[in-house]
Amino acid sequence: MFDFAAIKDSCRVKGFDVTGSWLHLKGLEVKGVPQNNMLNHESWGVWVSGSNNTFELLDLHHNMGPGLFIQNGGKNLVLSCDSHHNYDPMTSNGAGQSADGFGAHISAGSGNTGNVFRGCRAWWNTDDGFDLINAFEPVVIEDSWAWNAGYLPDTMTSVPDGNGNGFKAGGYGGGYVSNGVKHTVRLSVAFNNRASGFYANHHTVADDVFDNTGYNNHPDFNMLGVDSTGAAIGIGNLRNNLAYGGTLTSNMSGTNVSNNSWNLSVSLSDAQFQSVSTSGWDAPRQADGNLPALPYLHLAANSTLIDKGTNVGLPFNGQAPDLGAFESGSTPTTTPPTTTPPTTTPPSTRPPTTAPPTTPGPSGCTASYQLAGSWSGGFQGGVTVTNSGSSTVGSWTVHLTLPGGQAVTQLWNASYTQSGNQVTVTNASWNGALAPGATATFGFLANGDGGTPPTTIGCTAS
Ligand SMILES: [Ca+2]
Ligand SMILES: [Ca+2]
Repeated sequence: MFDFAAIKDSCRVKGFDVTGSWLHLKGLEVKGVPQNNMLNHESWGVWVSGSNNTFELLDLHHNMGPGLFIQNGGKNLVLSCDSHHNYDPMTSNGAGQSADGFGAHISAGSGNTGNVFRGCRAWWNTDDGFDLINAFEPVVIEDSWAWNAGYLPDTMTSVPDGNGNGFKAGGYGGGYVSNGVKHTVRLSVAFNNRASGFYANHHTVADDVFDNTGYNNHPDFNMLGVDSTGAAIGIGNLRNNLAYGGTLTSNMSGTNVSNNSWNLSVSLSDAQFQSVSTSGWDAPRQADGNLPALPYLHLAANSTLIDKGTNVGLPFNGQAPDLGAFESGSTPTTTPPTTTPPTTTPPSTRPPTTAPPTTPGPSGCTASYQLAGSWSGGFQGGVTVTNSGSSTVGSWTVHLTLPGGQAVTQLWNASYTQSGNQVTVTNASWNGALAPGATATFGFLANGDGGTPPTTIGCTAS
């Protein structure tokens, strides 16, 4: 734990000034970075200008400025970090105005692509949860949560100048620039933020905004952009998003939208969800560092929002993606897909008296691999299992040999064990039974270079 609160310097303070590359900072608590006068905008918990770094399981809080700020550098991965209770009362630009949870503001012409925020949480930050203003290279934010931005921490009192957005995905100060870039925000949740949940912030390029949930923000999705004449427009590519509570949307005219809750014939109510609780999201992470497995804003088993999305290249269960950040069946706390799994014929209570027992056909399965996406130091893969035999199977096992340097970090819709480069994956309780020709899928996240597929992939069934 690094507590910087006792620093009395009158300069701006960086708790960690990460100018190097290929570093891995893991498991550090960084707090109390101060500002000791009113001369500057902010200090920073972690300030980054290097590349190819990994920031993992950092707990960044009570700093007078952003918890983690990528000023420059590319291919940095911010993984499973929490940034909260940051507030900058000592500032030259308005109390609260500069304390974001996370920021990335990559310089123009730097070529520093590939910065990713994944599995991160931002709450009780006085400015924004995540802020990509003045980022001139694309940034990806995924599987992340942002809430209660724009308030004095632990109160519902607005700060004098904080902006209060959950995910601020771009913008260049309000005016038009010709070299803006497309960012991606996906699989993320924003709720109870004072201003927008997902905000384009006068961006100049349509971001990809896929599979997000906005709940009780003001509004949930605000796609305010600016065109080359400086006029306000709606901008963004929106798919499979779910807006509920608060104000749903604003500045949607001109956006590229389909399969979002507000443009489908779906009715929203609390009953669509397992729970709409907004407390407890700051629960401890799972033992592997992943976000806690909570039922909040996960779809109810009978939700009509299941399978209402469209395929955007992300893994899904059932016939189509669900609306919102949490796909049914993706974690142990969610419900299995609503599509009925193939069932084996129940045994009869007495042996058949006429037809002789059928001889089971050969059972077997095949497994095929697909790369779903990759980033610096990691990738997402998916595997489709097909019953290639002529009889129904009750369970299946896939054996993967990964190339050197790859290791699975998370896997859904099945369970797995890993020994060296050998990964053994067995079906979940609800997708083991496959009729001849039927398929099941699972997905996974892995460390390593995603450009090389598994060395071997095999499947056995019984
Ligand atoms: Ca901000
Ligand atoms: Ca689905």
